[in-house]
Amino acid sequence: MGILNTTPDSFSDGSQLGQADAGHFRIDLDKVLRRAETMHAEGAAILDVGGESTRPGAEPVSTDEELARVIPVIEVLRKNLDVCVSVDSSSPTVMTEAIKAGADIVNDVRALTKEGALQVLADSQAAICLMHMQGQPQTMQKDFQYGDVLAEVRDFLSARVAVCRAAGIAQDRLIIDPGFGFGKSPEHNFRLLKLLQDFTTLGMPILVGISRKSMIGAATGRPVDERVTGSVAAATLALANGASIIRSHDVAATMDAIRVHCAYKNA
Ligand code: 8Y7
Repeated sequence: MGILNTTPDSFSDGSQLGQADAGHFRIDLDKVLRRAETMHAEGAAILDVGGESTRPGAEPVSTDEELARVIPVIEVLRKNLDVCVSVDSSSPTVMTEAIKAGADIVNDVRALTKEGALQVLADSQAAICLMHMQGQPQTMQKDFQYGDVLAEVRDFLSARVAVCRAAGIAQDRLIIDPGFGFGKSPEHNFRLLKLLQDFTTLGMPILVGISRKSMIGAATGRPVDERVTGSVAAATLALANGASIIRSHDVAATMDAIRVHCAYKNA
C-alpha cells in the first residue's frame, strides 16, 4: 500500500503535491497522478489517499476541505490507473463520496467509531481497515497507558470486528491493524511488532503502517528523512510475523523486502 497524502502538513510527500492558497490547500492533480503512477509501477497494489493528517499533534480539517482534497484524487486514479484505491478517512460523508468516486477500501484510523460510519460501510461493498488508536491524534502521544498492550489492542480490534459483523459486513471485507504510533510508546510499538503473529488468530489480513514513524527514529536515532532502511527492516519483521499489507511511503524499497520475504517463505 503506497501512501498518497494530499495534506499540506504531512511529514512526507504531501507538501510537494500542491500548494497553500488563501488558507486552502490546492492539489496539483498532475503531480499526484505522476506520483501515483510511479508507486504503482514500483509495485504498489493499493494506493491510500488521505486528506486529513492523523500524525501526532495534527489539527483536524473540515469535511469540505477533506472532500476537496481526496475526491478529485480518487477520480483521477480511477480514470488513469488500474490500482486498488483506499481512502484514509474517519468521516462518514467523505467515506460515502469516496466510495461513490470508486474507492475500494476505507482505511479508518478510528475503526468506524464516528457516528454514521458503520452504516455507510454496511450499505456498501467496500473493504475496511479497522485500526487501533488510543486517544485522539491531537494528544495521543502525550498521554497513553496500557496494562497489557497486546491484549488491549487485540480486544479492541476483535470488538470492532464483532460490531461490523453484527451490522452485516462480511468478514472477508475486513482488515485489521494494531495502529503503530497511535497512542503508543516505541516499546509498545516494538512489543506489538514482535507479537504480531497473535493477531492472525482473528482470521483477517493484517495491515502494518510503520513507514518512517517515530518508532524507527527511536531505534535508529535517525530523522524522518533517513528512516527508509529502518522502515524496510521493520517491514520485513512484520511480514515474517504475519502481516499481509505494508503501508509505505517508499514503495520500491518495501517491494524488495516483500520479494525477499516471499522467496524465503517459498524456499
Ligand atoms: C497508519 C494509517 C497513518 C497506520 C493505517 C503515518 C492513515 C501516519 N498511519 N492507516 N494512517 N495504519 N491503517 O505516519 O499505521 O503515516 S497516518
